[in-house]
Amino acid sequence: MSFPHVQNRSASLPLGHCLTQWARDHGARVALVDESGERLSYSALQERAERLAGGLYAAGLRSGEYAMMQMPNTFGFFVAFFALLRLGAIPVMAMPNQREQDVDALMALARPAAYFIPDDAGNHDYLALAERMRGRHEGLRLVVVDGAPEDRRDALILGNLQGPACPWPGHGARDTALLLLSGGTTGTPKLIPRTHGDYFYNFSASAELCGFSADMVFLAVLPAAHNFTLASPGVLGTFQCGGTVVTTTSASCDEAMPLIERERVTHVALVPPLAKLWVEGREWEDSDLSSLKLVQVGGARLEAGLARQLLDTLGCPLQQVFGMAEGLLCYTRLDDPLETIIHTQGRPLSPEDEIRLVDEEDREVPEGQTGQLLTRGPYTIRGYFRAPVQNTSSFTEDGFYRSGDLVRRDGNGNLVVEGRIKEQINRCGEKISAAEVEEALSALHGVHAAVAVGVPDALLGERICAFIKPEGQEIDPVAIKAALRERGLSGYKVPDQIETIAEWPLTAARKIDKRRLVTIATQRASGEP
Ligand code: J2J
Repeated sequence: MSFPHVQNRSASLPLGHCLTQWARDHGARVALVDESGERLSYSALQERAERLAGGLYAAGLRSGEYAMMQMPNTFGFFVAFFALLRLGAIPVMAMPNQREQDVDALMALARPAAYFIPDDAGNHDYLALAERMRGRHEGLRLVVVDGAPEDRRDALILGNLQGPACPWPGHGARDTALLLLSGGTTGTPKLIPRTHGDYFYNFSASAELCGFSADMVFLAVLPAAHNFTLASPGVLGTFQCGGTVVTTTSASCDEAMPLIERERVTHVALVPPLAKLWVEGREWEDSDLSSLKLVQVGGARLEAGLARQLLDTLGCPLQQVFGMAEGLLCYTRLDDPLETIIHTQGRPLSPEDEIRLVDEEDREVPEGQTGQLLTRGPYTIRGYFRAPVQNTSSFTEDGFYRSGDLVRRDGNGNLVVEGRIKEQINRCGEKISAAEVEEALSALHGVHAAVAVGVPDALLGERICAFIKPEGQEIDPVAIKAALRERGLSGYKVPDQIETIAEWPLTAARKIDKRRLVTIATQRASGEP
């Protein structure tokens, strides 16, 4: 089967073959550097992935099986990712900061045969979680840990796993290559099946558009499991060009800036709250950032003021990226006028991307007006993974994805994200379903009903505010947060602000007025009555 959407790059490949090709093309060049300064050439990365693929095969993992990865940005992440692709197993890209409820729900959905975890990163016991998951999910046969834990229980050690070359999988362009996490708007998680063909196009066409080249150095500072860092053009786009990826588990300014200086980083992808921390941090004054050639910002709305500040402070060009793991990627172009780069989120990557901006009845809005963005195209999914019911509401009958974003198009075809209709909170670029937070709260003792809203926040972009109608007695916000954590809700989904409310404000249609709740949350936080 062919990979039809790639014209100018070298021929498209199933993802399992990419690293072998890159090692052939750029063998001795440095593929990866970590914060300690350790370096891995393309050949070395390929050898490690090949060995691990053999080890996994010997341990019984087979092509077509799912393997969940919950790994931070370490060498182990990349070795595991490429080993799975080489074997033909399908990586399920969970985030390192997800906790039991998420992991459990994702496992119930994907039914993975393997689970890759770090050796105690931070203060979370991944091994204990893996043990519990093994007890609950029959199909989970292999737990692979990156590191050398003292008590590894039944886990396999990533660095020790090896075996003879495994068979090559026979993948076509339309076969699923990996599953990405969806931000979600419902109480249950959704996974996004990306194919070999569409994902190769995603990173290689993006790399071309963004001017990636062999002499570039990309800093992977956001989680590599996210579509932005992984493939827009990100890590895979960098490898496709023979560049170097600097990988770090710390996003803090005082560690990232010296790293940029030390490794002469040329490209970095940020979410707006992180970009803000960076420009407001003082450390850049002490670091030489003159190597930077492009800063990409995406994942959440970038205020024009912050865009200008970034340009002034970092002294290098800026690119806005409006993307979604479901597919569509929009970029401002490197040669766009400054006003376009500051005020718009760019235009689609592919000439074959179709965009419709529609009203509540799915009628196209007049040119220049704001409507919900529907999209269809060569690398946008037509359905979520194993979600037939959800798919009927998330896609139109003719296959357009309902993004839930409210978007306007300027006279030059650039999109401007004005808001959203989906019930989702965008906290530091991480997407949180309001329904999921509400369900978690409602399950707690003493909570009669709960509503979660995203409230504009200087630091986070949006913070989560939960309004609770208590059952009789007063509620204690600290105890509520602790109870949510204890029940395994991922930390980034735990409300930042908790307020009690006696009666819900209602809209004219007698629905809970979430906009009014946002106003109340802001007033209460600032101490207004
Ligand atoms: C406003 N909202 C934005 C932007 C995404 C590249 C970049 C980002 C993502 C991503 C991605 C935005 N301005 N510039 O996958 O490859 C919001 C929209 C969108 C949702 C998608 C990539 N960029 N958003 O953020 O799947 O609401 O992907 O629908 O995490 O983020 O979220 P996600």
